[in-house]
Amino acid sequence: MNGAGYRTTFNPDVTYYVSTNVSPTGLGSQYSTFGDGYVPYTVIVGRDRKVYFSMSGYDDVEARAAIDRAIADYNGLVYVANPISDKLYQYEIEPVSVSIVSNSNPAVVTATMSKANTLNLTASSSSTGTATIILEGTDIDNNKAQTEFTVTVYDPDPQYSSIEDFEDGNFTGNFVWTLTNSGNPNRNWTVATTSPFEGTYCAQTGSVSDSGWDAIELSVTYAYDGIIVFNQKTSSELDWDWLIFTIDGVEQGRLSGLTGWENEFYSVSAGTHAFKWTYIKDDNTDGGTDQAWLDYVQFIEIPPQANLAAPTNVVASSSVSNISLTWDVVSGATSYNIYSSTDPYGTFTVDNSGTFNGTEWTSALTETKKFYYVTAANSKGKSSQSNIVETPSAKKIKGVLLK
Ligand SMILES: [Ca+2]
Ligand SMILES: [Ca+2]
Ligand SMILES: [Ca+2]
Repeated sequence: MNGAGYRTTFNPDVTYYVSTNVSPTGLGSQYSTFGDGYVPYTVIVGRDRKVYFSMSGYDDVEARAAIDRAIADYNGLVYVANPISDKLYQYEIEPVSVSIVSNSNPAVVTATMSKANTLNLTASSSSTGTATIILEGTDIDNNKAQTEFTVTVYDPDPQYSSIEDFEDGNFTGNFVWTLTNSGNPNRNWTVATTSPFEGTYCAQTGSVSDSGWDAIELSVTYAYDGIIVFNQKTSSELDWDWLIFTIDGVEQGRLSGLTGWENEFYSVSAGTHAFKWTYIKDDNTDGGTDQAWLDYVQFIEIPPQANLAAPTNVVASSSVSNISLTWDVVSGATSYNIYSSTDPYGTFTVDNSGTFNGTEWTSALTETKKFYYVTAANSKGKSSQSNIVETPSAKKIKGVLLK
């Protein structure tokens, strides 16, 4: 993140609890569930989602695809001011009911299903971390399909976040804005004290003539993908005089009419971007006080949480008494986990029966065929799963035993 940023109350080591009476006035419900009114949590959905279960049949595929599609709708990133809620299945072919099989970390996120297969995810107000959630769809013939995805509740690190709150009363300093205007430069945006969203100051448009515009722009470099969050307000001719927000010249959203402070957020990819707010008017008529405002702009990068690749080249082998799994070293991993199940389409659980030796795991051979996958882990989390391997076939085991 370029620029040191300016923040007033952020402390990453403090757990922020629910506060429904946050100050300053205007934060309202936007932040009431999370943080102290200044520190938003974000939720990342789906980066490690993995479909690992499929029965035969068209309906299963449909259910699985619908679940994946619903998760993908969030573009991998959801701001916690908007809890996730989405219908998982359209009743286009056959009814499928979706249920939650498991949630590995309910302290971080609660998951519920409401009517019509609507998945609701709500992030914790006090805990960060990752939860793995498994959903199961069942059709009218009792075919089942499951999907697994992860939700990470993330508390932005000040190292990767900065805030422009205009509280230094100028458009220079930590953030150097570019101001442009269709006419008289004296009518540029100003730092004003008119009912700010936060603190004492906010940015406010100048006096703009009919057919004119007034723009404020900032270039920010993101080292990682992230989000931009800001608060805007207009008092303008509804649907004719607009405050338009663009990233790199591409419109992201617009606002007009007599509004209160509205909270907006957008995904931002890694790299340098031009964030621009333009108040632009048509050729006649004013509305309200003919102005627009901006305050409390947050630039938040979200670094990779674990940044681990799934283990590859997983091979199962057996001797008379043991089964061994081997795999290739995963860069950045400090440990590995083995998951097993007797049903390749069933629920896999952590298998603590064996011992690790680097990237080899050995356990006593049992008569029951088992299926395995491996994940890599470090202090920030774990990778997605490897391919599934199985106990070498019974015939081979029997052959070995007869020797
Ligand atoms: Ca402010
Ligand atoms: Ca400044
Ligand atoms: Ca107008």
